[in-house]
Formats: sequence, structure tokens, C-alpha cells
Amino acid sequence: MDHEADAYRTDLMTITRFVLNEQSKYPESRGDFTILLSNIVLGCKFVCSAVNKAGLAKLIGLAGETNIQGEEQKKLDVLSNDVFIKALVSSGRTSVLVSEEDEEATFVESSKRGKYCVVFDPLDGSSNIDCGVSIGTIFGIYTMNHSDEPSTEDVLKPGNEMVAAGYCMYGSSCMLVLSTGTGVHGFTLDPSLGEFILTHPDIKIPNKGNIYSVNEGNAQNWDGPTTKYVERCKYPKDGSPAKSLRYVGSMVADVHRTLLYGGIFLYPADKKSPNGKLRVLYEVFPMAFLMEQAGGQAFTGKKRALDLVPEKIHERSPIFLGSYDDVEEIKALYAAEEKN
Ligand code: AFP
Repeated sequence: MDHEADAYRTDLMTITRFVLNEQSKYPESRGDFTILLSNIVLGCKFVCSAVNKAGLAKLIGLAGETNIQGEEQKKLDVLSNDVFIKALVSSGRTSVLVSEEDEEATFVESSKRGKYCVVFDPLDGSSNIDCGVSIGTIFGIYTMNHSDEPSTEDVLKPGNEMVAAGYCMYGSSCMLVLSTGTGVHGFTLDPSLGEFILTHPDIKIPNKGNIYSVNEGNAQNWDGPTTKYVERCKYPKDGSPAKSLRYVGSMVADVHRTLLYGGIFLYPADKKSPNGKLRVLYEVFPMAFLMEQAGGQAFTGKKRALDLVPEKIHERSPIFLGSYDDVEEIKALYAAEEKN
């Protein structure tokens, strides 16, 4: 990208313009998705601003703590959840919302209902908040295919039925990465305009990468294929150079790097957590959707991640995602184990 020319660009592709362009390819479309997305974007801008001000505004602290004015302070993840729930309900385009923060799904009252269901983690990586490391919002969108009373069945569907997924990363810049099923596109927030501008069109993940990303502190509890795979990353037998290890501990940041640079992100099952740690609906599925759209793969250790059918809204699954060839390698190790 020509950064000098970029500085003087006057024809800006904002995220709204981009989605409207996409929408114009479908004459039957009534603009519902654009409205839903602009409310998600609003939530992301609010959270971005809150994250940037967190230290100043003393937003960091225990939920329920009171500040010197005696007002109750909200922890950033609680605040972010409130913002997204309100933005999504007020869009008038949603019926079922599942948030990492809420034990139960939210069913939108009938007068405000619309055809979409949104599953999301309003502030993923929250243990990184207090040290200023990148954190993010992850979301996936389903459509309702009936007009009966909404239920959790409307979101307990395989990831391959999602119509869109994305994340917003609150890092050194604020970036929203989105797929509506026609590739993956990245938008960077221009703080002076308050707009997300298309900066990374049609992101494609390299077929193979030289980075692996995993919490190696759990290594003693891993299964055979994960242990073998990570061993190969460090001591390759085919003469290729060893992979570098990078692990932030914020899924959005680790997946974002994987998407741009290639390589693999792993959160495997282990003896202590046989289903891994990450949640199917609002961590595994959206990231798997984006990876596949970018030309990579996402695998659970048993099957294609997007083919999982969750039974509970907060279900977890092991996940291996990233460059096509790197995921192929771990798939082969699991297949070999199954044969034995
Ligand atoms: P927190 O929200 O508790 O920080 O968890 C973040 C997360 O869900 C995901 O963003 C990371 O990839 C993963 O957990 C990190 O987990 P470990 O700390 O076990 O490595």
C-alpha cells in the first residue's frame, strides 16, 4: 500500500459505504444488515474510546466498586456488554443475543425484533485490560429462518450457517475485520473522522507461516498430536527453520497476527480442560469463519470447526486455526492417532 498517497486520499471507502456496495448486489435486500452492522460499529467505537480512556476515566476496577463520588463504577467488560446489548436491541434488527458476559440469552421484545441473531464476546482478553495489551470484541451473525417465537435453537446452529462474522481489535490502532461470506476485509478507525476506513481489502492468509501461537504453560496436559505438533514447530525434521512462538493471550490479537502473517493458533484440549477453553459460538465460530474466508482452515481436533453443532450457548471446543498447510499438518497428526 502506498502510504504517502494514502495520506491524501479523498475517496474514502468507509465500512458503511462498503457494506452498502455489497448490499446493492442483492436487489431484494432492504438494508437490514447495514443497519445492524452500523449498530455493531457504534458499539466498537464506544468500547474503543472507553478502552483508550480506561486509565484516565478510572474505568478499571472491580464491577460494583464505587468511585469517590459514590457512583458505581463498571468494569470495562461489563460496560462493553451493556453498550453492545443496547446497540443491538435498539437496531430493531435482532431477536436473540448471546453474550459471553450473560449466562442466559437475551430475547428481544417483540416490538423491537428483527431477523438477525448475534453471538458475541464484548471484550475478549479482559485479563489483559489492566496492562494495556490489545483486547477485542468478537461477533457472529445468524439469520432467523422463521417468524415464530425466538429461542436458543436459533443460535445453536453450526458455524457454517453464520452469515457474517468479525472482530474489532483495540490495539495500537482500532481495527475492524469483517466477512459477510465474500472474503475478509479490514477497516481501520480514523480517530479524526470517527470512521472505519477500508485499509486491508480482501485479506488472504499465507498458505504456510513461521509462527505458532499457544499457551505452552499447559504443555504437560496436552494430548499426543498437539505435543508432537509443537515439538515439530521447534525441532522441524524436514530441514525447514523452526517456527517462532508468539502468544499474547488475547484471542483477537493472536488471531489477527495469524491472519496477516500466517502460521497457526492453537487452543487445544488438555487433561484439565477436555473441551479446551474457547467458546464455540462467539470465539471459535467467528474466527473459523474468517480463517476459511481468508483461505485458511479451522479444525477442532476431530472435524472442521464450522461443522460443529453446539448444544449449549456457552459450549467450549478445542481449536487449531490458521494457514492452510499448517492446519493440514495437525489434521494429519490427529488422523494418524485415530488409526492407532
Ligand atoms: P480472558 O478474557 O480471561 O483474558 O481470556 C481470554 C481468552 O478467552 C482468549 O482471548 C485467549 O486466547 C485465551 O482466553 C487465553 O487463555 P490462556 O490464558 O489460558 O492462555
